[in-house]
Formats: sequence, structure tokens, C-alpha cells
Amino acid sequence: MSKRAVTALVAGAMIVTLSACSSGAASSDSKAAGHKLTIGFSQVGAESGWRTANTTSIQDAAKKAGVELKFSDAQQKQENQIKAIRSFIQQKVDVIAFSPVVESGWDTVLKEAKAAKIPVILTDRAVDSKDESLYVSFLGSDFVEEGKKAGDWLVKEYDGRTDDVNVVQLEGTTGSAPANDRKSGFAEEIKGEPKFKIVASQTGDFTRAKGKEVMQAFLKSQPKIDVLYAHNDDMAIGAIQAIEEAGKKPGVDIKIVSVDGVKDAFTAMSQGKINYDVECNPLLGDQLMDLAKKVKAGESVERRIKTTEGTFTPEQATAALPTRQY
Ligand code: GYE
Repeated sequence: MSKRAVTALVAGAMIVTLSACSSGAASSDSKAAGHKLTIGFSQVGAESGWRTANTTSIQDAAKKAGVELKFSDAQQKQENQIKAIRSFIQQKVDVIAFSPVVESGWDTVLKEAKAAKIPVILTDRAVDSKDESLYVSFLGSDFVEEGKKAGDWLVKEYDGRTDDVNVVQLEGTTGSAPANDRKSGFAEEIKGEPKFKIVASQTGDFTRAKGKEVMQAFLKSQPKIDVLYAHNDDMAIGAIQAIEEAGKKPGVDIKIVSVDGVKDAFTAMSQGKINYDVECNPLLGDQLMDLAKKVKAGESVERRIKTTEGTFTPEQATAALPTRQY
């Protein structure tokens, strides 16, 4: 691109930014001026407490930012997300955002969005597309890091122990980024210690009902379970029911490490039923609105925006419970 073209582009972007500022942030102003930003958002579903909090965060943030949000719930099905994205393209939304239920199989529909010149933002979950031009940014957690944090807890918890520690794993939705990455991060962290044996690992689809069902099967098929690693809190909560119904004490007979950090899990932690929780922040709404506005204004944005998050012991969870937002 010539120097002059670059200068013109930068100047253009500045004008857009300045006029956006001077028109005021209130939704009514931007609507009256005909500038209301429209985002088409395809959500995974309503499978967990994390997801519900994520949906509320995005809907509230859109209202606050004066953004018109076209919201579509895919009920955990990729085909529904593809349909929703195609309908957003037809409706000529300004920006498409979505949380891809699984990592692969998106190139065709993302190329359609690109051909229609509609920028795409990934929120929460990643895609495995090789072609990076198919989306402008990915906003969400580092799931490998979360798996490593869970593994690190396990290593420390059993420091000094020499006999085998049998672990069962409840995996998230098969093929989803958080299931793949939480599994690999955890495996990576514990691989130096052969005493940790993952004796069974199966998907519970991130739901309480499936978490309970699969844990019941684990309890039947495994003679000795020391630890449950659940890829999310809802599955851990379902598993707690299965463990109690089998006459065992969750958190004591079977230790539990989980991911998300939702209120219900903190309550279970305050009762001694979950031993450690790795936080995953669902409150992505405000960041998504900012990002979409910048993209629409032609400003450059970071390709990868990671959320910062912590870990919780039962003591920390109990202290955080009264003010926990989700
Ligand atoms: O951990 C789980 C939800 O993609 C990070 O999806 C998200 C995960 C979250 O169903 O509870």
C-alpha cells in the first residue's frame, strides 16, 4: 500500500473515531444518528451456570453500549450455529460474534462472512482454522493454562505420596476448545509423576445431568477412585450427587478439582465437597462491545485477548461467596 493511501486510511479512521465520540455514547443518540451498531451473536447454548452468566453479561453489555444485539442460542449444535451465522450475513449485521461449540469445521461459513465483508470476533472458544484472515480477534480464557492449574493443584496435594493416585476425568463437550485444552494442560502438568493414573475419562458434555450419569458409571466400573477432575463446575456438581448416592463423601473419599468458579461450586466448596476450583471468567460482555465498536470503526485490535483469572481453595471460595457475581 502506498504511503499516501496509509495516511488517508489513518485519517479516515480518526474521523470515524472522532465523530463516534462527539455523537455521544448514549444509545438513543447513536440510533437517532443512524449509527447503531448491530452485532449478530451465536451462543453455544444454556448448558451450564458459566454459560448463563456469559449470556447475561453479553446482553446487559449490549444494552448499556447502545448496541443492537441479534442473539441466537444454538443448543450445543454446530449446524445451528452455522445457520445463525448465515442468517446474520443475510441480515447484513455490522459484526458477527460467536462462541464456537467445537473447534473444527468453520472455514466454509467464515469464508462466506469474509466475502460479505462482515468482520467476525470469536468469544470464549477458539476455532482451529489455519486461515487467520477468517476472524479479527479471539477474546477468551487460556484453557491450557486452566488445565495446568488443576494439574498443579493435584501435584501439590499429593506431594510426598508414593502409591498410585487414581484419577477419573469428566471431559467437556467433545471437540470443544475448553475440553481439548483443559485435558492437555492437565496431562502436561502431571506427566512427570507416574503415580497419577487417569483410570477413566469420558465426556459429560458440560452438563450436570451428564456429569452425574458418567460419574455413576465410573463408580461402578472403577474399584478405587481417589480424585475427580471435572472440566467444569456443573459436571462436578452432578458428580457430587452420584458420589453421595453411592454412599461416599465428595471432597473426602473422592477429592474434586474443577474449573469455572461459579457460585454453586463455591457453595459446594464451603461444604467441603470440592477441594479446588480454577476460575474461568464468563463476564466478557463489555470487552466484546468495545472490541466490536473498534472493529466497526476500522481500528486495529489485538488478535488474542486473554481474560485474567485466579484459583480458589475452599477457604477462599467461602470468603468470596457473598459477593460472587455469577
Ligand atoms: O467452562 C463451561 C461451559 O467455553 C469456557 O463452556 C466455556 C465452558 C465453561 O459450558 O461451563
